[in-house]
Amino acid sequence: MSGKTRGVFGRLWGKRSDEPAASQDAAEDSARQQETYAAHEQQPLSAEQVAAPLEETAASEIAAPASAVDAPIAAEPLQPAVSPSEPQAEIDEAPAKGGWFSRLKQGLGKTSAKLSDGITGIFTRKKLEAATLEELEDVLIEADLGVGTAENIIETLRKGRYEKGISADDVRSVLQAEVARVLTPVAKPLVIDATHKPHVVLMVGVNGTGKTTTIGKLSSKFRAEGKSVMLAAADTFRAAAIDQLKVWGERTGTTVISGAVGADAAGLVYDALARAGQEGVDVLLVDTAGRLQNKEGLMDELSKVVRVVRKLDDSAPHDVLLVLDATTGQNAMSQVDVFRQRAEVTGLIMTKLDGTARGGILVAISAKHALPVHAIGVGEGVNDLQPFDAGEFARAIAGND
Ligand SMILES: Nc1nc2c(ncn2[C@@H]2O[C@H](COP(=O)(O)OP(=O)(O)O)[C@@H](O)[C@H]2O)c(=O)[nH]1
Ligand SMILES: [Mg+2]
Repeated sequence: MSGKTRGVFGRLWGKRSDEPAASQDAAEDSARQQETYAAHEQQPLSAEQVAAPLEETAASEIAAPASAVDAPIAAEPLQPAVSPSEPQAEIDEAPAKGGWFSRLKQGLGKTSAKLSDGITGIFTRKKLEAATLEELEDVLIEADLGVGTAENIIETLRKGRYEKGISADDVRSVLQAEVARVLTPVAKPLVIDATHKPHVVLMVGVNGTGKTTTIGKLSSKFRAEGKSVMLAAADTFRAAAIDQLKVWGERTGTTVISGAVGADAAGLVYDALARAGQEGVDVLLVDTAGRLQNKEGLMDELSKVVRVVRKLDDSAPHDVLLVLDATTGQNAMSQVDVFRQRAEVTGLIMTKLDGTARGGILVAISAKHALPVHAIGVGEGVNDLQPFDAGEFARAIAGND
């Protein structure tokens, strides 16, 4: 355990540093949480939850009997912990065909095509003049790049010396440079500190953004690096969500700590962390429930998870990663606002950059929040999560080779 103080974390999550770190205390806390759970959360599953499009489990399976709420947390993992020296064959899959940049370019194709069409449309018919620049600014804003970035690009073009008139290629290179300027400072790898046993990563975000899938991808990546990984299925609201994490556990040869549907998330995470500590696990990835329509309950639950985790390790969680779905555009921006108000988000992962024309939102979010962007997802496959590279992203979004 590191000697780090709780600092900002403690204040934001409402935990005083003088509280005792005893497991009995955690058990009481857990009992209290069960009550809170009963008061606030133990409502029947909404039609939206039952009809969650992301899960393949039948609705009958999702509707758990009420007694399951009190069921103890499963003590047994699905599989024995796998020795880090024996990564699973699946993890050694060859990288996506055509290399990562072409994959990224393909993924951002819709975003860059939208920009490119707009740019080409304007500049093939006109020479640079004020009205042209205004049209261009609209194109940039419509691509979700953010007003500030759009203004900077227009300003650079306005000041530039384009004696022979400005071309679409000129615009693309200014666009690429400005996007790179915004993104370079935030592109930071997710660093696992080997002195933390385990290094605790909390995944947060609204439903459907890709938390569970990203945990699976990260688990695979860490396993391939020879790290031992444990997963905690703390999204206990739907059986399908727990099952989905178990599948990723199987695929990546990783122990999954799970409980019954409705089990107390904080208690489960406490147990997972205790066990990961005993086993000397390198990384504990914690899946959490995301429900924006129930903001207070969600944030309370997250706060409890953090409080309980700190009883065992006051430096944890070491990363709180907000997962954002690029296809939601401006909505992703407001999710950052909401989560940052209540949680100490330490970094971002943006998923579904494949097949969306709204990838520019990452630029707008970065310009406003300057949170580290660790990785991006461009597909559902295990290899479709990559460390975030600002230069490549800028090149791909500008449609340059
Ligand atoms: N195309 C695409 N789909 C993704 C990506 N990441 C996740 N998904 C899909 O998005 C859906 C929701 O993901 P899930 O991990 O269940 O979201 P959660 O509710 O936040 O845990 C699933 O169908 C995933 O396969 C991505 O980078 N690209
Ligand atoms: Mg999930």
